[in-house]
Amino acid sequence: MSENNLLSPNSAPHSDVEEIKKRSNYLRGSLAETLEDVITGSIPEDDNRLMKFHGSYMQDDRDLRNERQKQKLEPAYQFMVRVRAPGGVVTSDQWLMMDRIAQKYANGTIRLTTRQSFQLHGVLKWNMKNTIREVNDALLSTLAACGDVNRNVMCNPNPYQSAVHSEVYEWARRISEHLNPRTRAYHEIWLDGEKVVDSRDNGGEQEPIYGPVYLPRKFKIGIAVPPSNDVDVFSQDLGFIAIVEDGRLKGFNVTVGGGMGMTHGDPNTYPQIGQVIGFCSPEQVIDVAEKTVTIQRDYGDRSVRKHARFKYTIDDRGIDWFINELTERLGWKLEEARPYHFDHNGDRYGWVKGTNGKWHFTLFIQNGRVKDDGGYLLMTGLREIAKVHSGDFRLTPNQNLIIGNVSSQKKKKIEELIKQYGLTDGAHYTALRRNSMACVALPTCGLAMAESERYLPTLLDKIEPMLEEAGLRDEEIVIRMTGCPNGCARPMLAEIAFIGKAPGKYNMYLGGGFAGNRLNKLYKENIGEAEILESLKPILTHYAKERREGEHFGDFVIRAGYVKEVRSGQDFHS
Ligand code: SRM
Ligand code: SF4
Repeated sequence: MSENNLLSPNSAPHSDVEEIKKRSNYLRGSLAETLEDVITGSIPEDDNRLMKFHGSYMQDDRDLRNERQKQKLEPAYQFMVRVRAPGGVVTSDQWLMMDRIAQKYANGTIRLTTRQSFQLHGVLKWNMKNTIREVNDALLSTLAACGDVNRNVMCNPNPYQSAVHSEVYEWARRISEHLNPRTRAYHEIWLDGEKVVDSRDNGGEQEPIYGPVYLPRKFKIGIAVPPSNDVDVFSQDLGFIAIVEDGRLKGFNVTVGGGMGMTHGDPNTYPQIGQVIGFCSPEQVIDVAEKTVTIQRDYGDRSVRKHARFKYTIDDRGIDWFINELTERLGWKLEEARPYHFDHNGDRYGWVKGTNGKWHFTLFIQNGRVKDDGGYLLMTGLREIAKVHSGDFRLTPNQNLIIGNVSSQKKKKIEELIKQYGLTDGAHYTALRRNSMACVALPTCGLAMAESERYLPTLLDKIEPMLEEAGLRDEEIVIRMTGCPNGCARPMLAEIAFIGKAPGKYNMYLGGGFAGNRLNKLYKENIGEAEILESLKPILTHYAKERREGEHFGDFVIRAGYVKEVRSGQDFHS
């Protein structure tokens, strides 16, 4: 970044997207008219940019691309719809509504995402309005699920400490609500101006936090409750680490500047790990979130989108600059960070009893895809459970699902349904599979360079015999895959990761921290399945033989010299 850019915020010419936002009249553009156009299933690029703020992306089915091209047909345009639920908490009725909408308008499946949201795929343009309207009828929203705003606020689903969960969840909900865009465009376009249940309507067109051009780029917030770092707090633009003493929430350590996305071959882009900068009380958390967002609004790079994430604002200007700016805007200083300890970032499965006496069942859902698949009636089973369940459902940051707050009386019935539909807590799988995540990728993601969700299970089938042989069946190792280096399954924090380069080819990374506290490092580039298996086998065998007591795989590969330790994202490529 030039010195000139560093001195004054946003002095370079702005990118096209900034112009689109500026012209959009608070996210309206010509979306309303575009949706009425029945000649094509697509929408123009400008409106597509704005559509993201409304929670949707235009896609096309990439499996059908070539065939349709041959037949001189336009691509099979369709929309992905993302539904936000702060902390991933929804009621049974909301679950049933999402199920119904998925059957009626989407491809009959529900995708649980790595940020505790729902995604529907395959919605046609003509069905978009009904889809979004019905999502709102369920008192859920798609607004700000995507776009240059604060996204779904993540929060540890914590089935163990019920009181702490409800407090932390309440803060996640309040941060989310506070940072929601206030534009009426969403209501006008999708809900015909009807007022839905929300407190965003301020009667005007002001965006007091964002202003008329919103943020330079997406912004992400997550709250972790140690010892679990399931939200991967260090990957968040802004993270909060709950400090719980004597079972009570005392406040939060604040982390800033994390992020995953990068571009292959471009060392100016890199994943970064957030830094802990201090501590605030629960009542101060919204102020910290708001002021941090406004700093990024004012200083984030609006000319180069690849360089527009908050991590680059901080790395370019320095952490001390940020802390001073934050202190000035807050009018008070963060306290010194309090001690905390994370020991894992994966989910813990099966039944547990919370401190409120209610039961919670964490279900393993391979890569977050809820569907009926051959004999495995996951979607039907969950529907039947939702019909009788009076507690909640919690989407986990690892794409799994908790059937939460089950009373002792209802537990038996739910257990019967779990058994009847063969729903699984993953106990019969290897610990590696239970700690696996893959992003969506093909056929819907337009940015995918390789398969991910559809391929990782098959790759695991081939790695698992090697684990059995090495005696590592129950060894927890975090493995993640993405179809490109955008990092949607946070692969740069995994102990083993595969990031798509081309069809069937992946870069292989090793050495992430088991608790999501260290980035991994490139081990092999552009390799296919045979080489992946060949590379992994001797390392797993070596680990099984020579690991120290309690040593995690990610730590071992560094000690054994397979990869160098990465301390900061700025060293990721070196
Ligand atoms: Fe993501 C873009 C899916 C979490 C970094 N992400 C996309 C798009 C919308 C592709 C596009 O732009 O056309 C993908 C849609 C695929 C599809 O067909 O559904 C997509 N991202 C996802 C989800 C569904 C992956 C999943 O398997 O669960 C996750 C939805 C989260 C949510 O509910 O809000 C998802 N994306 C993430 C995460 C993880 C996280 O937030 O904890 C990251 C890395 C963290 C970060 O942001 O740094 C992530 N997605 C990206 C990026 C790279 C951003 C960057 O800084 O460079 C893109 C591309 C972009 O923004 O230009 C992207
Ligand atoms: Fe698509 Fe890449 Fe994200 Fe995977 S990581 S969903 S391929 S953008």
